[in-house]
Amino acid sequence: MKKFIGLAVAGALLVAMTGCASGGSGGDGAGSGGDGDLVVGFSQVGAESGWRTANTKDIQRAFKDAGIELKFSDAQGKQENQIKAIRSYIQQQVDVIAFSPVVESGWDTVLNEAKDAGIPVVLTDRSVDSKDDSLYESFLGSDFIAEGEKAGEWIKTEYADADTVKIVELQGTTGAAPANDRAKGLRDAFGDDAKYDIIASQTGDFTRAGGKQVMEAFLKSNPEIDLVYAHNDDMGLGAIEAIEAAGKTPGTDIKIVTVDAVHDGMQALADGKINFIVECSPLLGDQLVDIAQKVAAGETVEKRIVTEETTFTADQAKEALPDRQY
Ligand code: GYE
Repeated sequence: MKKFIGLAVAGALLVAMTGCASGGSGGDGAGSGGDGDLVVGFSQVGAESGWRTANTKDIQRAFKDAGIELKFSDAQGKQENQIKAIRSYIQQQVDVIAFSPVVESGWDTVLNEAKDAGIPVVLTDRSVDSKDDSLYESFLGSDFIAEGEKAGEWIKTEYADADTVKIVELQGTTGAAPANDRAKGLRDAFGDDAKYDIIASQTGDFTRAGGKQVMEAFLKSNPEIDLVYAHNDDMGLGAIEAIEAAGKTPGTDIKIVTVDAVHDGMQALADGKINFIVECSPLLGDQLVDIAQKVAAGETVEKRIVTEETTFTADQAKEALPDRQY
């Protein structure tokens, strides 16, 4: 009994000396060392798309491989659920909080709470529009404006000889960084050239069902559509169903450009139903582990880490498909 009390006192002293047992920016300084002590809380957007599923799998795999405990929560597309999850991670005094914000705005309060608790925050995949960039250590993810521009550049080349191009746009989740930026990138590429006419634009919420439903409505109210620009593959795949149901041939009667390059999108590209895909990689797990380890150890990391990505035509999709991981 005496021995047990002695141990408990020694343990309490150790905790007092090092600040706190598992929380705080001191990371795994609580004693036994190694990543076995590190606890990371991650709040995911949801499971809206093939991209998201691949992203979740990769993150869970990477933390497992690194032997780091990952507390994972799915916000089911709702910002309020993410805020709740972040608050719960603060309460649990995790070492690092990482999250992929559903929308860009409205984060300052909860991020200040994390900052006050001394818990470093890493943004993954999507960013926030906070003016105060001391609220997070790093933002790891794609350049969504560049993705929109790449789509626009392909359209410009493809329609170089046309007089006018009638475009409908299936936007991602309203207020989400990739929806805002992919819309902007496309328009940036077109500049003030009136030839590129975006005749309709609406959110399909990054889902296949949403893309299909919105495309059905677009087809009813617009007899002439040259091209669909979908902010992700899933909405493009939904649009294919709507176009086929309307008796038209996707990829020929109406061309389709999407973003992501997940397996089903690449297959549709190889099959000629989608015409061009701008890649957005969901494989962020290993980089996120690396950043989490560094910030937990109090090291500074790059404020912005951009994922490297490419684009695919049908031939390139055929070549890439056999080795595609997702
Ligand atoms: O493109 C889309 C997903 O934030 C980059 O979210 C991500 C986007 C991705 O639902 O498919």
